[in-house]
Amino acid sequence: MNTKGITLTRHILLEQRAHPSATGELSTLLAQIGLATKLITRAVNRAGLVDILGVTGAVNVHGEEVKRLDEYANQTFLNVFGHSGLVCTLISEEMEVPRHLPENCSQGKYTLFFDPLDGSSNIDVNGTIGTIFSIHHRLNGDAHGTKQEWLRSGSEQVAAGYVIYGPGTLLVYTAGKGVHGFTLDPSIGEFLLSHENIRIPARGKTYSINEGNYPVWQTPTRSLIDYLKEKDSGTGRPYSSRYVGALVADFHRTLLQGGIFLYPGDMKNPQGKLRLLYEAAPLAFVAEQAGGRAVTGTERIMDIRPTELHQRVPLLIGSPEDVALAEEFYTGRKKRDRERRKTSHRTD
Ligand code: P6P
Repeated sequence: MNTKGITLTRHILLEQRAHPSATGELSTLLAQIGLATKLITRAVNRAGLVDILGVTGAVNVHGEEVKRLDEYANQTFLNVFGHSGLVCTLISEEMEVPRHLPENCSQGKYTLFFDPLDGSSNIDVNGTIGTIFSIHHRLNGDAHGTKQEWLRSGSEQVAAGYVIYGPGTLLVYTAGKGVHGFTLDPSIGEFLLSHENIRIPARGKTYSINEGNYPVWQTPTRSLIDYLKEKDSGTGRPYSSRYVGALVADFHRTLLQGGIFLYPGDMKNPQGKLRLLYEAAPLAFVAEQAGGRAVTGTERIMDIRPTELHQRVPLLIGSPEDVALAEEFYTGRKKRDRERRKTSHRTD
């Protein structure tokens, strides 16, 4: 298929034809996410020129200061999806409780989870930031509008993805049939297919983690990172370190080039920093659809059913071989193997 000039909307409609039962609402919802993120792109690209940088003075539910662009991005989603008829409930990192859009609930079939602007700390220094989204079917009957509707496992997602605001704006999504990337052409205001059927390399050469947390790392994390730094050309080590400090940027590099991103639990924050519903789970869906893996260290991210809306989880995500290696450290298999080898050397 000639993929030249395929817009996001046309690609979604082509994908939709593969699902005869599809009603087009998901296609329209994804196209609306495209609209919201075009508006955010415009604000991000002009941030230095208009009075939109800096903080609002507010603190969000996580105790983090809210940047003015965070608030703008969140409000953009509220504006785009209000009266859209598509989404009955919006759940955002920037909102303590779900936002119901009653005008949509008669026909809105979906619940939208999103981190409107991830990586805020990079905004004021012109760094790469992003938006992450996750789409679930809304529940009907008594379950509608209850915690049961919001506390969903990643495996129930209908679609998920992210938009990365870097040198270019790129939207990457999956609806369960592979992962596809679209680059925004600002001259026509369209997302055009640029990365069809993204597959993550089986293994990479980089690890991505905040090394400043080393003093509070738990033993498996220290042992894994020390292992990746050891020289052993037979196993492709040492790995290089790459860390932007914005999840979307670090994940996107890992998705395209391979390797592993980690935000593990540590002795200060056993559940780590990243949130399950609108950060870890959507990226886990993308990673798995591209042939990668996403775990807490001992559990598949997509299997976790949250008990709290803004629940955090440890996240290890990336190439299947690199994540499998990491799991050996968190499940203790690697430690036992290395001890066995030491013992066998001593008795040799
Ligand atoms: P740290 C950004 O604030 C964020 O939520 C993610 O985008 C990013 O991966 C992480 O926090 C960075 O956290 O502790 O390394 O600054």
